[in-house]
Amino acid sequence: MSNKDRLVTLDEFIIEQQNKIEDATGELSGLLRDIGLAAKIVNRDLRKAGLVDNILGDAEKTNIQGEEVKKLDEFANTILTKTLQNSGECAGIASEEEDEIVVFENRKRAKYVVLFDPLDGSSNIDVNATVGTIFSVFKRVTKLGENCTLEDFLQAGEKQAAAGYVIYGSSTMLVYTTGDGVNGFTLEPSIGEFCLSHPNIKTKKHALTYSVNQANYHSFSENIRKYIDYCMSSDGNKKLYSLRYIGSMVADFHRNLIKGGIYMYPATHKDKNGKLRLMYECNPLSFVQEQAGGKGTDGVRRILEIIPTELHQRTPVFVGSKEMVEHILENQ
Ligand code: P6P
Repeated sequence: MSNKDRLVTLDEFIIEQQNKIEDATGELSGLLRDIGLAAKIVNRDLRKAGLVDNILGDAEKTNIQGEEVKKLDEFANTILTKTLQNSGECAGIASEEEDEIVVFENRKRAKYVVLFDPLDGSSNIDVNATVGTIFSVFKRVTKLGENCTLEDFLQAGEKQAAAGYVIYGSSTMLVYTTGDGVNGFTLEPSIGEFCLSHPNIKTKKHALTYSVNQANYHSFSENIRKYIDYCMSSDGNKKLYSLRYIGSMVADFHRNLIKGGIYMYPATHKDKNGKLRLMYECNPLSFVQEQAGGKGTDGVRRILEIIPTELHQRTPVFVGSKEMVEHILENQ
């Protein structure tokens, strides 16, 4: 097998990337490998969810967002938290499923903190639709040797050390960036390894797919309605755009990353600041999208420049192909 045909595992790739950085200490590499491990465990149990008693359905509780927590949400949250706690490289986590940050008291010297949405789109689980895990990594700003604090988490997205997602779809993929491009890895079940399948992902500047919950149309601002009208228009008898909306941001985002398109969750009457969370959904996906040549905005500002004030704050989000996002910005 020639070198170019050899399977490159996620662990090998991470080490190769680390070797390119002179003063790399291997801590971020170790953290990324641990995230990959957590993803494999979540994937294993997600894939048999329909067969395992008592793991589907609601956990009879709601999270800080006031959303029903699915049992698999809770399970994924526990797996990610425990795996990162066992990692020597993580000082603490923030999660969509945790009201406050979780400080790892035994990891005072760890350099990084991780924020995640353990299972985004989980309302799709019971109908066997695609869901995902989204993660964001920051280097701590507080003194090593002491517990991490909220200050380590509330950093602008442009400070992220790494970000990415796992998509549990027809295959399971892990896609991430550390600021040097975007690479995608597909889980090879026969060896239990994520293998490089989508090197150096770049998103087309323009495409004919838009993702939005069109049922909210009358709740959007006039400019957003105008953009959707444009997408729905046709050139003579030739329809221009296609609407693709799965109800799982990771799934819509991933399709648009690979094929081009735009994902929109604007402010609505119900969600005046948008529905999606800045810290563990919009920041990481905007970082990935920018590294793939696209853009992420709240309609006015670059998502990655927003200075966060709250862990679970929401933001309107328009993320995807560069020219499609710019069309939104030019018409605000
Ligand atoms: P709506 C899932 O709850 C989520 O956070 C995203 O994954 C998804 O794109 C969006 O919300 C769906 O929201 O209001 O259209 O059902």
